[in-house]
Amino acid sequence: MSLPFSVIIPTDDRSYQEIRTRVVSSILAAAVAVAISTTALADVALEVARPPPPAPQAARVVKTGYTVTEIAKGLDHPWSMAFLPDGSMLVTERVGRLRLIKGGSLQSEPITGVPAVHTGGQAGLFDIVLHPNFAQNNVVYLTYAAGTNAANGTQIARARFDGRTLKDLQVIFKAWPLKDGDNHYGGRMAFLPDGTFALTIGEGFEYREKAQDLTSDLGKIVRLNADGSVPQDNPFVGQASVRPEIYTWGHRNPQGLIYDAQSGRLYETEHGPRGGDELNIIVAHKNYGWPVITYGMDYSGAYVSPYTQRPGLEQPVIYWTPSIAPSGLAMYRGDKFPAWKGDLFVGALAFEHLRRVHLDERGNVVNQEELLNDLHWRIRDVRAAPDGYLYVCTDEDDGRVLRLEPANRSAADIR
Ligand SMILES: [Ca+2]
Repeated sequence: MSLPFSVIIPTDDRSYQEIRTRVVSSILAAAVAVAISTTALADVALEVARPPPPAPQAARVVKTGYTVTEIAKGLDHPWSMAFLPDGSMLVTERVGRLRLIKGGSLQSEPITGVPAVHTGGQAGLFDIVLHPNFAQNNVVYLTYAAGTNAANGTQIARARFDGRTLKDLQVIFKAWPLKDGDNHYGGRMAFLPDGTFALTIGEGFEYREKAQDLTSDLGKIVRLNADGSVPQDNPFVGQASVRPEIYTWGHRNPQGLIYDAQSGRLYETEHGPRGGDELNIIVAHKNYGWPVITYGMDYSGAYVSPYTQRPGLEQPVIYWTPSIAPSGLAMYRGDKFPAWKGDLFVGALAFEHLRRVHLDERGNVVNQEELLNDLHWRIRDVRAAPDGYLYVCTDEDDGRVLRLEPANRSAADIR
């Protein structure tokens, strides 16, 4: 039902580009999706549902209490960071390069052996994640877009990193089916305590109904073993016609994912359309609603769905309207910022800041703060590093890696 005209709309990454869009099919799609989800939910036990989140609150802007140190610049749209046991760090660039920052300086030569990636628009090289036993096995995981403009999708490869190059590269997962266009890949992954990992997969922008279709990986979070095989205790294993890797469904474009060992929670952020960006707590076999329910509107101003809640569909913990465009998510458990312990940090692309979501001990949102908003850089990723500091990378042509340190730190804390 594509309309015979093009409009300029902001994509999830809030870069303006020309994309064909569908306007009138939204409510029809939602109705179809309700029918699909009702079928899929038939065997879900009744549980106490999360209540609807409060209306979005203005965040307090905080400019004191921390200082910012530039670790590297000259990166081409850095997307993700991983911290190695020797204190160095790996950084992905969306264009398809993997870079090493060692001894505090960005090494001029990219790491070799990276898989070929599909680039353009939002496509490219995304996440880098270390195997939990990296210190012993040197295994890293990369997520990326692969294929052609007409047929592409989110993939995962793993390899051994020997300090200079990737070896024994193995593609271990390909999202199915392939899609066209270069939007909404998801692409964040996080290891869980049982040695499996979760991967977010976007719905491809033009395929929103697929988020409710359990025969498709689009708009899902999948759970896999470390070798890419499907864990036998995944929620849909053994059900005919359902992709067994699916862990949760009804997602739009999830680009933030972090497992917090202390609370045992898997947190996720995803881009809404115009408004309705979400923070969710991910639980197996649950339907997070897109596009049946949403707090956002379509870019055209039309309804995506008339519903913000439906029985059996999960509510977000909080949502952001207008959209901050969340990408990158960290749980801070370090000791350099005692006041920030147990809080979530969200990289905001569109709003060009680092968002602190202050949680109480039970995990309830107390309030929110904006950090780094005087820099006017799109924050693509945020990580709580083993050294206790927070690191962010900026989604720019001349992208930076920055370290946040307490403003009142003692000399003994400075390395
Ligand atoms: Ca949702």
